[in-house]
Amino acid sequence: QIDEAEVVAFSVPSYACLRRTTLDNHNPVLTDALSLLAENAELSDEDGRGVAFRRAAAVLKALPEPVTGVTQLRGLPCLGGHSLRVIRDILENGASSEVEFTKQSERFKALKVLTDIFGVGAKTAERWIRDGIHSLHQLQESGQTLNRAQQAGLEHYDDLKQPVTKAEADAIGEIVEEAVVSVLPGAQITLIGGFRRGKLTGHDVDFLITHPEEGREVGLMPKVVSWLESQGFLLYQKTTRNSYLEAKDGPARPASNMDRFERCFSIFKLVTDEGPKPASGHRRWRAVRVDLVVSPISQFAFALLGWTGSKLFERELRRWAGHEKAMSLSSHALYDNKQGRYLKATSEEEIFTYLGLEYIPPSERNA
Ligand code: DCP
Ligand code: MG
Repeated sequence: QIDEAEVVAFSVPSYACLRRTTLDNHNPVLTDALSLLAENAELSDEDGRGVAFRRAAAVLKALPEPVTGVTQLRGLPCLGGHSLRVIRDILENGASSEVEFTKQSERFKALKVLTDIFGVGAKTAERWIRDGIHSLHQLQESGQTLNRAQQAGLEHYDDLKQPVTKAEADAIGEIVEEAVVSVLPGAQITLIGGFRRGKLTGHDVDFLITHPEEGREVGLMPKVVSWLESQGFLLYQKTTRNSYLEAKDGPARPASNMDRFERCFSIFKLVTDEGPKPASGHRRWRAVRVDLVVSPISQFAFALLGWTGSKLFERELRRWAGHEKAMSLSSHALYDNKQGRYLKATSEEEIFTYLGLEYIPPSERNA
C-alpha cells in the first residue's frame, strides 16, 4: 500500500536542452520500449511519431529514479496518450503488447536487417521488402543492383553490427591523428559523436578536423584520405565536398538538418591483434565505420556542438533557438533573426550563452 503523499512527483523541463541527461538511465525498460516504437516509426516514414516517442523516452531518461506507477508521471511534459499507454502496460503487466507485437513483426524485423546494411536507408529497404526481400540471403539471391556503399556494407555486415568500443575508437583516433598531422602540420582532430558524450560503445567513430589558421583546412580531406588509403587503412570511403556558403542577407539554412561540411564516410580496417600470425582462415582485423568532418576554425564551435549529439539534444537545441530565441542554429553558425546578423563563437559555452541556456557538458547531453 503506497501512500499518495509518498509518491514522488518528478519535475522535468520540456526542452531536452534544459535538462542534464547522463548515461545513468534509471528506466531502461521503459526507454527501450519507447525507443523501439520510435525506430519503427522512423523506419516507416512516420517521422512525427518517431520524434514524439523519442521525446517521451528522453523525459524518462532524465528522471532521477525508477518510475513505479503512472501517477508519478502526472504533469511531465512530452508524454502523450500513446506513450503513456505503453508505459502503463509495462508498469502494470510487465510488457507492452504493442512493443512485443512490433518486435515480432516480419516487417519490422526485415526493415531492421536491411537498414543495418551500411548505405541502406528506410526507402530502399521498403522497396526491397515490397519485392519480397526480407533477409540478407534473399537480397544476395535477388540480383538487386547494389551501389558501392551497399556492397561494402553487405561485405562487412557482421563486423559493422558489432559495437565499436572506446579502446577501438582511441586506436583509430591515433591513426587519423597521424594522417592529419602528416598532411597538414598543426591540424587538430577531436573525437565527437557518442564517444565525446562518454558512451562506452558506438555504431561508428566520428572525428572533427580543423586547423587554427582559417583557410588552411581547405583541400585537407582528400589528402587525409589519400594518406589513409596509401597505408591500407580504408576498406571503403566516399568523400562529399563542402557545399556551405554563408549568405550575406540571411542564414544559409540547408533544406534538411544535414550540414554541408566536407565529409568522409568510411569503413576502416582496424588491426585488432599484433601477435603471431593467426591460423589460416582467421584474420586479425575488423571493419569499423568512421566518419570524418572538416570544419574551418571559424565554424569549429558550431560543428563541435552540432556533432556531439545526441540527435534529440541537437534537435531540441535548434527548436529552442527557433521557437524561444528567434535564432537559427546549425552546425555552421548561429543567426539572430531579430538583429539580422550571425553571432560569432569560439566555444560551445559561448553558444549556450547566446541561446540563454545554462551550459550542459557533453556527458549530460545524452537525451
Ligand atoms: N548528427 C546530426 N545530424 C546528422 C548527422 C549527425 O545531428 N544528420 C550529429 C548528432 C550525432 C552525431 O552527429 O550525435 C554523430 O552521429 P552518429 O549517428 O554517429 O550518432 P552518435 O555518435 O551519437 O551515436 P552512435 O554511438 O550510434 O554512433
Ligand atoms: Mg557516432
